[in-house]
Amino acid sequence: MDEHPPLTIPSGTPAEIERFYRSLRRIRRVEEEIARLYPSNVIRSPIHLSIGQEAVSVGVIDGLNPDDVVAASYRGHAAYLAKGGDLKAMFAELYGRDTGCARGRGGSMHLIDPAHHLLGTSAVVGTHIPLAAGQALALKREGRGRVVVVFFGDGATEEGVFHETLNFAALHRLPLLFVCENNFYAIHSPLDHRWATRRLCERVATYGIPAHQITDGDLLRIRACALEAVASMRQGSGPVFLECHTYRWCEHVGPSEDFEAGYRNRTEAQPWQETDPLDVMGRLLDPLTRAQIDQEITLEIAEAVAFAEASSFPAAEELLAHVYAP
Ligand SMILES: Cc1ncc(C[n+]2csc(CCOP(=O)(O)OP(=O)(O)O)c2C)c(N)n1
Ligand SMILES: [Mg+2]
Repeated sequence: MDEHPPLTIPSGTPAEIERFYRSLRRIRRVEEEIARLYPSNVIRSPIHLSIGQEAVSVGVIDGLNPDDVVAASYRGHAAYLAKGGDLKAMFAELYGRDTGCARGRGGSMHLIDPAHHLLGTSAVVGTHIPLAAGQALALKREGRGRVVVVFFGDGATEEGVFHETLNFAALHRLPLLFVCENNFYAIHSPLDHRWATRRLCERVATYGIPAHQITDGDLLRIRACALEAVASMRQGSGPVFLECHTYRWCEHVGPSEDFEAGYRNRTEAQPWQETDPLDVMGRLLDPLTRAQIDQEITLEIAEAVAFAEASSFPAAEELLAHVYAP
């Protein structure tokens, strides 16, 4: 893995710092609650936590309008929540309940919220990338300057469909922001076992797409870069690519750590944990404000879990609904 660059001091306004802290903290606490509940088996779906990676979703999505569209992968809790996805419907989905955002049929890997312009997330690596391009084509034809952001991992860039979509998006100048969350691993396989060179941005640039790399996980830098990209896409510039280095703190799938699994070690995580944007933002807030935000989030999560627990499972006779055409 690359050396983690030195910490940069964020320079957001007080209102921005508070907004970012709230969003980062909310996502972190939601996922910590999912991890806490998981061993009790109330959540049966596989879970891919974004703990450590939240700043990418929060930074990019902060630069969007509410009616812009977001597409994400199975590691999609952060994007779903940052875009305004309904928390009660998310917990109910994880619990497999009929009130879930996919009526309890999809679980963690299939979050969706059309009201907040979140395309459904997908468990099959890379498959949401061309769907995002289709959406971007529709928005371009609509002509109202709306844009699409698609989040995916470093592993997804090895899929053929990623390259097909880059080409198509560049050719048709689609308003599509590609955001690669490069956490250096696809499950347990490190980048150096998978890529002959790390020059991902150069590879993308050959399609005719401006490509930028952010290596330090700085939320404000990510946001500034996304804002600029989105502004140019609204003017018809065509797609932009953003590679954000980041680090996954938990195991690939599941609620625990895996630093003893043999494919990575805790030393490599340390610089990322020491510069955790959540802590950085939290330290910039006054303790009273922080405590109030924390309390509001705790209450909101408790209400969402209670909502999920009080909801019914889908009726047995609906088992095949939405599977076969009537
Ligand atoms: C087409 C396809 N191939 C393989 C898998 C198994 N698989 C699930 S996640 C994953 C790793 C993807 O890594 P990356 O894109 O870097 O995302 P990350 O999990 O690191 O966020 C793989 C290979 C899959 N779900 N779909
Ligand atoms: Mg990865």
